[in-house]
Amino acid sequence: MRVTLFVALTVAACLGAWAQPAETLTDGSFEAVGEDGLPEGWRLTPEGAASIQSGDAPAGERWLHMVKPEGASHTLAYQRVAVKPDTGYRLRAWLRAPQASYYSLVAYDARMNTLASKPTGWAVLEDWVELALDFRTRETDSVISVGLLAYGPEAHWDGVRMWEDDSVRIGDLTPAVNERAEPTAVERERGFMVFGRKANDFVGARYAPTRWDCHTPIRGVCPPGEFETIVVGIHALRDLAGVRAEVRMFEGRLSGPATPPPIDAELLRVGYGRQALNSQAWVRYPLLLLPPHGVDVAAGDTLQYAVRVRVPDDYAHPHRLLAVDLRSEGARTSIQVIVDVPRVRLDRADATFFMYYSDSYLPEEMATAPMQAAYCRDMAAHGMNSVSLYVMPERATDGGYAIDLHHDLRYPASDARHSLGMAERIAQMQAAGLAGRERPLILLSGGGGLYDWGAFRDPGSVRELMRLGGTLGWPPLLFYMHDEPNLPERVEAVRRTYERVYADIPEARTVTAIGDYGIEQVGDLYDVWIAGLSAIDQELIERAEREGKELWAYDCRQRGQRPEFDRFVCGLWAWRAGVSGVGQWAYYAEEALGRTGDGGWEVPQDFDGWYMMPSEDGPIATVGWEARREGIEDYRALCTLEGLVAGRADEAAARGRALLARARAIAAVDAFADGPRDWRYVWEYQFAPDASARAMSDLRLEMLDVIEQLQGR
Ligand SMILES: [Ca+2]
Ligand SMILES: [Ca+2]
Repeated sequence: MRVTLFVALTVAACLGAWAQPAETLTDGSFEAVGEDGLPEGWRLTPEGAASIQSGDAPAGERWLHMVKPEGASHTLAYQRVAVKPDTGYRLRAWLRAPQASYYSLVAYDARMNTLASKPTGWAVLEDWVELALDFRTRETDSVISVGLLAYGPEAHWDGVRMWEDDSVRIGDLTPAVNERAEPTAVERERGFMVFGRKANDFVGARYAPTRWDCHTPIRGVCPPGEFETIVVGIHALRDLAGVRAEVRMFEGRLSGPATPPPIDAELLRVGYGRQALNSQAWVRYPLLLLPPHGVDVAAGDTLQYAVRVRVPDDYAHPHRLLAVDLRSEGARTSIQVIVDVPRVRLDRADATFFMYYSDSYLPEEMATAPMQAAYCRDMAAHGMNSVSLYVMPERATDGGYAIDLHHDLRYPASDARHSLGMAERIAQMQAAGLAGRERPLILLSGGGGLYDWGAFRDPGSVRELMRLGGTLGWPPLLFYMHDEPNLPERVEAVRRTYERVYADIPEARTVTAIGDYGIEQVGDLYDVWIAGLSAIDQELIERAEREGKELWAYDCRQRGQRPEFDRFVCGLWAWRAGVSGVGQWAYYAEEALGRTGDGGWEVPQDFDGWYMMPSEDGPIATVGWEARREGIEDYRALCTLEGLVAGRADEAAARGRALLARARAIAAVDAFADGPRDWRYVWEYQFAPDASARAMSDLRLEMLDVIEQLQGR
């Protein structure tokens, strides 16, 4: 320590003494230009990549314009600065990045290794955004470099500031929520408090229950034929080892003469994911519903279980009681869970709900035929009524093309997926209830290049598939014709493929993910437009209607980590916007999740696996995946209620109309239109301020009540 301090003081002396907090950096605002025409105090790599620009600066008058030269991988502006060892610092910089890429605010150590960084993720920043990096130096650090790193073709930087603040903490910064209620003697004795939440209303890892939480009965609502996920929380008052839980039928009753028949109930443990705040600090958040293996819980932490129930179709009793048995070391307790079963029938969804799913992302051993059949069942059990079908059935022959229904020609014969052709895959989907006759199936064929999906080589192939589909009872096929025609060369490819393959087959319906530019250029060549959520507003809805196109919506940025997003987009918003389809990228698109030696599952850091984790025990849901089903149930309740109130003037119908008006007020058609195109969208973006899990559950509860009345059962 003594040595380190000595070095630190020496370096500081060389640099001209410790700077005052606000002036740690030399010209962080880029106001001064040296004789070389470059900003003073800054080093640049590669050389000559920068200039100083004037006007529209977030700090002062000028800003730094970094332009990546031909052949360079990145640009970096950096400045050396003396620091104290083992001390907290706050670093800020404004960034504007007109083109999508990765950007990062970095603190490098003396050897230019990364000490701490705040990456933006893949981002386009059309307006200035302030990046913040709060970090701590190590015992060995006396000089660091503040770095502005960009992989994109250009980056605009300004207002770089750094100051010492030893209150900066790193590591697990999960916030504690609530002043914890005073535990009772019983709770103190067993070491934990127990509380319940609304369906899918998961809380943070350090949520402390209030007395109200602990006293409110743990209750869920689930009509016959539906699912519900009821949250049971355990707040540890001391370190707990090996907490285990089981769910069972509780043979009691709230009312009625007979004990009701059992329902399906499954207990899952909520695994926390880690959201990196920067490279030194993170927060935990509820992410995966894991098998309930025993787990240790630190004092002050909250462990959550999800009781996933399904009520049989013909269930005629108004309730079912369950018990969750909890064990921790010597302590045991049993918690009662009430499942209310309103006697309502919700209409089937009249829009297409689907996940983008390609087995090419799965490790081969997780893509066997039985596993893929299980994924189809899992999608159907989460409310989906369709799925994307990525497969290549078009085989080149001597002088032409032929359809091969029994092989996926994307894979070599040595890969097990090669022998799962279109026929087998659609049969799996049909068996799971994912591919009915009324909802279309999106066919993404081919894969000659990244954006070549749907580029059949021959019109005969399309005709043959449509003929076979009719014979085999397939759903109507939607032919995906190239991906995202948002650049001139892709637009040209669409036009060529259309002329070659589809122009003379008007009955073949075509689809792609498309934006304003694509619609302008080739929108008329498609039957279904799948627009990104942020592109959808009243104008686009009206345009689609005017031009006789079906409008679907999709998102590709959420990853199952924000259940309120998933529920809202599939529920209130889909109903309000009146879109004919809602898709999400992706069911699975990354390898992740490792198994620990004791047979338990651990959530990986910085999870990137999207909505489902494959495992030997079957698909593992994210909380967002669970919430999509609830959103679709909201959607179905809204449509059911809308149908029931039509043409009725009684008091129940008036109540129903008031609920529909409430739903409309929560969900604006353009709720996503001002969404940022960067990391804030994933974590911080408030798409609809009133669409909390609680608000959506309360609304649904009231809707079910009115539906029950109107259906008169
Ligand atoms: Ca400036
Ligand atoms: Ca439900």
